[in-house]
Amino acid sequence: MTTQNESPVYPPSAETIAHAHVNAAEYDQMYTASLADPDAFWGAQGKRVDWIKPFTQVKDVNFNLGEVSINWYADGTLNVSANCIDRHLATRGDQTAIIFEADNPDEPARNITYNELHSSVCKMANVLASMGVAKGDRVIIYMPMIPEAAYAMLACARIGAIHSIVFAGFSPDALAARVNGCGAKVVITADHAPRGGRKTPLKSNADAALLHCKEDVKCLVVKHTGGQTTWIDGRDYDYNALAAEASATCVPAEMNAEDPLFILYTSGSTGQPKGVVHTTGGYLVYAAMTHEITFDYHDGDIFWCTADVGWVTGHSYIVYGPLANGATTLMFEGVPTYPDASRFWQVCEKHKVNQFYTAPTALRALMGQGNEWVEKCDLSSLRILGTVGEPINPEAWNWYNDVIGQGRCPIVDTWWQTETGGHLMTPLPGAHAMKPGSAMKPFFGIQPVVLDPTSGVEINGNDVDGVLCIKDSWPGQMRTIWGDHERFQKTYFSDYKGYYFTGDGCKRDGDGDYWITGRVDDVINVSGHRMGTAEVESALVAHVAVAEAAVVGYPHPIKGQGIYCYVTLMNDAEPSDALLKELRTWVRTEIGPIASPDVIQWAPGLPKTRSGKIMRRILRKIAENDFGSLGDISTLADPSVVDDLIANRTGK
Ligand code: 6R9
Repeated sequence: MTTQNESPVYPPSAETIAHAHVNAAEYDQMYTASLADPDAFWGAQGKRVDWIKPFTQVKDVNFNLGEVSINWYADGTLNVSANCIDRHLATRGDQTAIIFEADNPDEPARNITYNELHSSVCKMANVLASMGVAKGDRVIIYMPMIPEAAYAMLACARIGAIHSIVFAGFSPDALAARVNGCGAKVVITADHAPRGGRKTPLKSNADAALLHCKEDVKCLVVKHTGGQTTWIDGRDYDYNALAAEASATCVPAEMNAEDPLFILYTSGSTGQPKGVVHTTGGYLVYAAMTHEITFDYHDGDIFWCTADVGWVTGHSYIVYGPLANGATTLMFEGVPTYPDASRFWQVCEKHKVNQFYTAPTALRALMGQGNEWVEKCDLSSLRILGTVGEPINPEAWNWYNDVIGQGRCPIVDTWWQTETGGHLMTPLPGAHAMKPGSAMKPFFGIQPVVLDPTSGVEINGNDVDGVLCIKDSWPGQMRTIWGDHERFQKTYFSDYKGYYFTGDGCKRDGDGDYWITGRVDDVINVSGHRMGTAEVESALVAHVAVAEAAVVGYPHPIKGQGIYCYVTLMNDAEPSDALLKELRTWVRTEIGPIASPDVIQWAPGLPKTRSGKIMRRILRKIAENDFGSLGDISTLADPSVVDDLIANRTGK
């Protein structure tokens, strides 16, 4: 077995330890306490947020298949938008809540104070209410990375509506599926979304999506670029006109801790994305706590998470965590390489960013452009660096540490998921040494276990690997899949009874530190975006020329994983470059540009067992160019298809 014991170890500096909220001894003491008496530990942490009616119960959880139910602070009531805004007004009304940095670097940045955030959110809440949105109703948000996206989230929270954000890179079809999936009443969008100097026509995408939705779904349109849109009277509502007339106060709705706050669709092993449901109280406590402790956030810090609000990272660490803590959070509309590869570092310098949180794929892309893009910027304000979304390779880690952090900034490699609401494993800046590529230690209350994938038995001791499960609940855990509690139980609690199954593999090294080794299911991670191979397959087979398709991930130098598609054509279809292009465009249209196939290989036959099951293991090996270790192929119905696939493997 390979172990990571030879990995270099970077202990925290004396300065980092002195500054940090939590040092090593405190971590040990608090971690032990969090497992010994979860009610006492999380009862105390629950006081991080303001309750309308204080809770008297803390944890009420059952992980047994058939009875899975997860409740935290269940008799308390609160409002998330009041916690993220109103409670800060007396002390920091004039402090900047959101710094907005536009795609175009020549556009001046906007500083939105907590007072301004309050009135904008109240206005949007009143506009939504006037459109008939009430407590419990669903609202889809399909927006650029602009402050109005945060207003929309907080406005929903204010009136008790449940938001579901659809990343602006998703296609009209994907948007329609989500509107219909959660039965949304309103879609909030903007005219266009500028990104990297290009524009996505969000409103026309929404128009195309709404053709496939119920007639009474309304569309609220934010004017952003001023670009042209078509308009349907009675269905489309002009946000700017309505907000100008709306009242700037709105009483926050009293929500139960277990009322849903948002739904976020994410990919799994099957074709249908799952609507992950997070609730109000536990989620907010967990987002606020992890934001403060993982990033060693202190009052006055400028915090920048480069994610998009369309992903869970944007929910927890651009909006809810930072704003619950009264932080200044930076929202960036653009991309790391526009207008050039120094954009991230220029923004850090311009706004004196203290904590910077990004994905390994961005670091790999920038690393390849050379250090001169970094060296011309003053990065002395940076104190903590973070990474998320996929395993970080040592080269990228070292570059982040040496060139960006100049050897003085701890790197928090945060492992977590849409389902977990916040970080589950990460080194804490003042408490733990770092090892490049290791998520190191569990957060408070988190009990990671390594299981034998076949027997499901816990593997104790160190220097071991297996599948990663979590033994008990934490407040930020998802509660259900929207409309399908059965699927929730089946997906997360049926393979390994009594545990939450993460879908990830992991190692625990000789020191007891954790290393995530990647997904063990049919989920791939492309540029930090999570994608089900089954989703891409169903998109491909929906094309008239395609008889069958099998999709796997393969190692990609920048994206982490690329999308490799094996396609069997219908008898009457001819392989051609034109068809290849068409299929690529087809998938982009069905799902969105993020699902664009990197490689399509024509496959007259796919390796199947006699019972008709595609052996993906073989397809993965061929995509990886690793023909030597295909394993046993004797159970294939027709082993000769493998020779053909190898002979015709597409060069990348
Ligand atoms: C937050 C987020 C979740 C999957 C997860 C894992 C991978 C995330 C990671 C990581 C290694 C890290 N992942 N963080 N792998 N090290 N620090 O990314 O949520 O989009 O749901 O993806 O991403 O495989 O299971 P989500």
